[in-house]
Parts: sequence; structure tokens; C-alpha cells
Amino acid sequence: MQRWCVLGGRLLLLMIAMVVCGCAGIASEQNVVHMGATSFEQSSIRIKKGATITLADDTTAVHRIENGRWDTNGMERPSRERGAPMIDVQIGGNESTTIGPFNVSGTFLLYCTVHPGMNLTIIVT
Ligand SMILES: [Cu+2]
Repeated sequence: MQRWCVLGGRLLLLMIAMVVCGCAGIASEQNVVHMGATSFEQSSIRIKKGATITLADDTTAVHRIENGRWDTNGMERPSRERGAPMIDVQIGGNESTTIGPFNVSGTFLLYCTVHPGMNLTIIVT
């Protein structure tokens, strides 16, 4: 009887450990922005000050992400807002890259210089 209690206790600890690890996994996953062949899967993301963002390329397309945006006329508008981290990263097919941290609150614009209209707005609070 006592042996079963010890075994049950160990199983319980194991289950608690798995739940804790699972939550940590979700927490680190929340700032992921996925990219398709020619666009971000979401147009904006809201993050906490000091956080980073992982850009995940789900296709074989290569993306080059820099500070700025595509305007509505299809023109590149490179610019870096005050407090924005300098971003200039190339992401190969099926790769991911972490950018940031974003240490200043505000709204920051990123775009892919390869794909017209591929913009991402980052809101840091
Ligand atoms: Cu791109």
C-alpha cells in the first residue's frame, strides 16, 4: 500500500513538472510571427517592453526584414523610429530568426524588402 503511494507521488510530481514545462513553452511561443511565401501571417503584434519576436518562415521563400514599410503606392519607405532596434535580417526558407529586444514602448514598423506590401506593425507596451 505504501509503495503505491510513493509511486503515485512520483507520478504526480512528473505530471506537475510536465504542466510547468508546458506553460513555459507556451510563454516563449507567444511572440512568434509566421511568414508565408510573400506576407506576414498577421499584420501586427502586441508585445511587452523588453520582449523579443521570433520571425518564422514557413515556406522556402527568402525574406529580408528591415526597419520601415511599404507605402500604399508600393514604394519602399525605409525609416527607423526613435527607440526602435536596428533590424536588418535575412531569413532563409524554413528558418526562423529572433529580433529585438524592443526596449522602448511605441509603434514600430518593419517590412520585407523582397515582397511588396509585406509589412508588420509592432506595438510595444
Ligand atoms: Cu518577404
